[in-house]
Amino acid sequence: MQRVCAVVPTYNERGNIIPLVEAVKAAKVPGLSLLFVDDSSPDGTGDEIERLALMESWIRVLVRGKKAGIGSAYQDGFREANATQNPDVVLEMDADLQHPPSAIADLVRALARGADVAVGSRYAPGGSIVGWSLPRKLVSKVANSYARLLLSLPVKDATSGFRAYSRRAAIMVSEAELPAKGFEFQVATLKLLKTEMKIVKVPYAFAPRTSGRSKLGVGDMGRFFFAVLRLSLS
Ligand SMILES: Nc1nc2c(ncn2[C@@H]2O[C@H](COP(=O)(O)OP(=O)(O)OP(=O)(O)O)[C@@H](O)[C@H]2O)c(=O)[nH]1
Ligand SMILES: [Mg+2]
Repeated sequence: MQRVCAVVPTYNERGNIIPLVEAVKAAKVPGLSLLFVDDSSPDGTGDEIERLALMESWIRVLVRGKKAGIGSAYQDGFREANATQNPDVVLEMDADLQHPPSAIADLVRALARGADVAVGSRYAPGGSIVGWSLPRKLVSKVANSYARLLLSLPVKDATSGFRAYSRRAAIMVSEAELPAKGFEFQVATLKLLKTEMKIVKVPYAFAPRTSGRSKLGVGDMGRFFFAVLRLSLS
């Protein structure tokens, strides 16, 4: 049986932890464990996870001192997973249930068929976005097209944070120098892996956030624009 470790970064997601764990249980993915990376969330998310982890040995949490970005949370989580769990597959997944745990099996299956990276895609045939306003959809489309064209990326949903990596790809990501913040981290990993690794897309339905707040701010788009430009020149 494959060992699959889902790394889930959290910042103020207390209300989402139990629903997420229940949804992951319901998905019944063989060999799956959860590794949360919590940046000492002020709302007590880390305590909530630690309480669950005492009862469920397949749940663990890595606590960091302060909010340091989702990209660096993934890199720390990947290092921890590789050092302690000997995983065959490492997943990236948000805590807010926008990435449906019922689709994890599709990502894992894509790796079993020979891919090194499976990118959950809202924009591949069969994928969708539920609950986004038109402006939010437009911003996502423009940001993705911009990054894909400048960096010659092999997928339309290059900013997607719902992914599966082979152990080899996860090690490469954890050892690289990459941007610490969300969307630029995701496009930079694809740029890093695209020549050596087989990257495939797997459609999924992006769900609305039902609890907690988005950490995305207006400044994030400007930062993303310049980060992609820098990546294209490096
Ligand atoms: N550890 C850690 N987790 C973070 C940080 N920033 C965001 N997260 C988590 O990363 C995941 C994605 O963040 P979201 O705010 O949902 O961002 P998003 O999904 O791109 O945006 P929305 O669609 O608006 O929700 C969530 O599980 C957050 O709790 C951070 O600095 N550190
Ligand atoms: Mg979200």
